[in-house]
Amino acid sequence: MTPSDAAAAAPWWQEAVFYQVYPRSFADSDADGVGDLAGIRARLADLAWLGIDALWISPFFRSPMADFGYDVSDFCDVDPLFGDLAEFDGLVADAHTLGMRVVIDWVPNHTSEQHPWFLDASSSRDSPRRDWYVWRDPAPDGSPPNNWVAAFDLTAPAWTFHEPTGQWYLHLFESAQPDLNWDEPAVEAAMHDTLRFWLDRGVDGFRADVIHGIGKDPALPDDPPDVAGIPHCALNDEPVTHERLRSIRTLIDGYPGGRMMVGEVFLMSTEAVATYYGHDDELHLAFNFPPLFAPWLAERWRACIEETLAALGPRGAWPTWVLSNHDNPRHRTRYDRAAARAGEDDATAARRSEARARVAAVLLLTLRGTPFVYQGDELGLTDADIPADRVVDPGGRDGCRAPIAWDGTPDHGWPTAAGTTTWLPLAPEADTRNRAAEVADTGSVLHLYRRAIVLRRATPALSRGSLELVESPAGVLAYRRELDGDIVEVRLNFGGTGVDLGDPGLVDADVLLASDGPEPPRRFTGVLGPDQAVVLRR
Ligand code: TEU
Repeated sequence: MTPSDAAAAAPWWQEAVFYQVYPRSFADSDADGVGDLAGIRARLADLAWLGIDALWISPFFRSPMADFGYDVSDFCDVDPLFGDLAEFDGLVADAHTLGMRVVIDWVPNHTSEQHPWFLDASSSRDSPRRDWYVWRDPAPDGSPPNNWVAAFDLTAPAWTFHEPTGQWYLHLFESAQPDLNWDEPAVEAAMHDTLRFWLDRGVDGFRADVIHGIGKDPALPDDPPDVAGIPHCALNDEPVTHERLRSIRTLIDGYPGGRMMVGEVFLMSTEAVATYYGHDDELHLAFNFPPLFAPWLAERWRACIEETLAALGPRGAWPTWVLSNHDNPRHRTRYDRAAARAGEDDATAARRSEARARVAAVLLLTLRGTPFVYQGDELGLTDADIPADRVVDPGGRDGCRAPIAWDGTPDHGWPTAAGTTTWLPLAPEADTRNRAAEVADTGSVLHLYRRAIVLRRATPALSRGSLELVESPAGVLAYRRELDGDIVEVRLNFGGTGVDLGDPGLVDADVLLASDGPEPPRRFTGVLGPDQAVVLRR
């Protein structure tokens, strides 16, 4: 096998740049103020232009929307708010025509309280589906069966008392999201059927929501004092989950065309996340969130990279990298807020904020592993400030979910009928930071993403090569990517002053990409500018 054959043999999801679409806020086709599948479909060519290889689309299934779609009442249908199955089929067909894959969300840990399964299970203790959910008698004093707390409201138990049948049911999230009982074989079979339903329709894979939650200690023991009060969804890490993942893997790999699953393993340890790849027989990919929560410091990022490669490398597991998603403030906002807490004044913030976000983009797109770009990060967006009367999310995550501005028209591509408005206020700076304006400006953040993605695709050392951390001055993160003798050097300045790298070998190196583009100087001077990242070839 020649090296190029080896590269060609890599599964597509290792080389792909993924793009997360949060459908409520991406693009709207019917002027109801909520995005939809036809809206996404109309913008596929824009994503292809950006160089995206695969979309992950957050839930669009039938849902009462207590958690904006992560409370599913029918896993095998499209909510009318977003369109219908025919529209979805058209979206997949169009994406495939444009050379893009489509990965959809799968929410196996819980359903909506309106799901027919839960309506049935809660109808009586004798319901044949009673055991599809997790029911327990009250403690002797009538209190919940254990001390677990739910996500979003840490003062609330992860249990709701169901008056009519006199038992508590478990929910790691909202009470409107009862947890499925995967110890019940019929649940596992039914959830496998939901995977088959979408695989048969041609999806390329799944992003599995809180996948580590599908195994629970059947004794449901109290959380020990040192972790009591942490949402229990962050704690489940049970051996049985790995068995269940192996069955899921067999099912998915039984389909032709290289289908895949990327799992949300919301555990705060990279070591723990690594085990969910199994021995290449569980998840194809797993999200690893410690880097998402890492501060913007070169030394901390160096440690994250070291930990990730050390935990995954020996297993042959392929890393993923995420800087933003629909559950957390955008990276630009997180880094700005941290800088403000550390005393950064407004004038400095104005100068550094976008530059930092650009360095972060170069980081995301040059690491070893599959990058996931969250919609709007490619425009350099910050979170929206949501006025108190517009807050809608129980978890307070509205700021990163603000609708994307498409152009400079007064409604920015989101027309709504008189007297109505978009479901959340639009993302900030919509007059200038909209897609049309950034397409027209080759110096925009959007063009930086595009150039970085084009470079990644054209440079196997970046998409497939090894990563070696390199010694560097304080405040600079440095690494080398290499494949088949081709060496690409990445240097990222996390600080606001220029740094002489003190590496004569880099002086006059070819600049393949500079975060402050558009046209990189052809030769590197050896000095990194403030908040500047460069990709070099000696
Ligand atoms: O998130 C799981 C999860 O653990 C995070 O939501 C976390 O609890 C939260 O960000 C803390 O603020 C997934 C989805 O990504 C999220 O949108 C859903 O709300 C959740 O599962 C329930 O389905």
